[in-house]
Amino acid sequence: MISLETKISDKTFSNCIMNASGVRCMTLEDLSNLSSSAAGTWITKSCTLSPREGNPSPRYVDLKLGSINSMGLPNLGFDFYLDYVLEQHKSGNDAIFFSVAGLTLEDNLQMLTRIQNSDFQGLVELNLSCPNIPGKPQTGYDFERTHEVLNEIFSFYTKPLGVKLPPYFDMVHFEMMSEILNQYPIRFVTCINSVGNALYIEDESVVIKPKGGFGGIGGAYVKPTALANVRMFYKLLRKDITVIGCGGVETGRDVFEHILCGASMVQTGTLLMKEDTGVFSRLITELKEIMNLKGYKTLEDFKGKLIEL
Ligand code: IRO
Repeated sequence: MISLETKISDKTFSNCIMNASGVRCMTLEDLSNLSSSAAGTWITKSCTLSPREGNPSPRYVDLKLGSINSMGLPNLGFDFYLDYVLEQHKSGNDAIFFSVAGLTLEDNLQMLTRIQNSDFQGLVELNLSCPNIPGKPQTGYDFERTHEVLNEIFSFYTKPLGVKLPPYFDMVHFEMMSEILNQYPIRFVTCINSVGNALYIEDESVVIKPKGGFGGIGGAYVKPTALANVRMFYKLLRKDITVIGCGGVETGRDVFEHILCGASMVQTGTLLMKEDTGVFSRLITELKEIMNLKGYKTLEDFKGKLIEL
């Protein structure tokens, strides 16, 4: 028997595959579809205090090797998602992720205070890396600001919380961010968010409307960057901080590679958008096939054990 069981913080999940925040998780219908899929768990769309329409369309386009998006944080507002996760709690499900992406530090503090004071017992993924809000820099690229934000949050917040990071491309940046994160009781990091502010052209035109066509890239384009980020944070973070991999998952082999790099859970965004929630059972089957061929029974048999030459 092969098990894909995994743990993050104090939660156990029957398998290690879930959606990336933002993909098919905005409405109640989306969330119900995720809950009845084969995913090991699921996460809600990053939310803001008030509901948002997001950027003008077209704002998401599938590309041959991935996707480009500038959604602009469309969501039904904090109250909707808090009600949703509290309903889940009432029905006995606390192994769920709640994504929060306040437009200001004050908004994040307000949302986290309400979560702290609620019955919510799941995991918060604080999004420090949305690339698509005009005028709002990605917090994860501002190390001093990230430090300040975490300081404020952990002055009162005691429930399990992790952060969604942007991709980094320089060894010094991996080290600087790890040194900051290691100072706080963070339970997990999710890497990576989309590779921000890229430009895709067809014929003589951009393909999405917001920001002159600039948007975040996901899918096969970003897999090597995602794996590098998973690997570096797995090596540099405290051992009690779990890494969630996200980026470029199209097959069970891709999930396997994320876990080899050190991921304990693997998210899928672009693929889930393309193929809908049927992807989870396919990825599970394909991952189990690889484990079977290699004689691995659990994720622990190969997690982080990437061979270096
Ligand atoms: O535009 C979005 O809504 C969006 C977000 I909040 C994010 O974190 N990452 C992304 O690619 N798009």
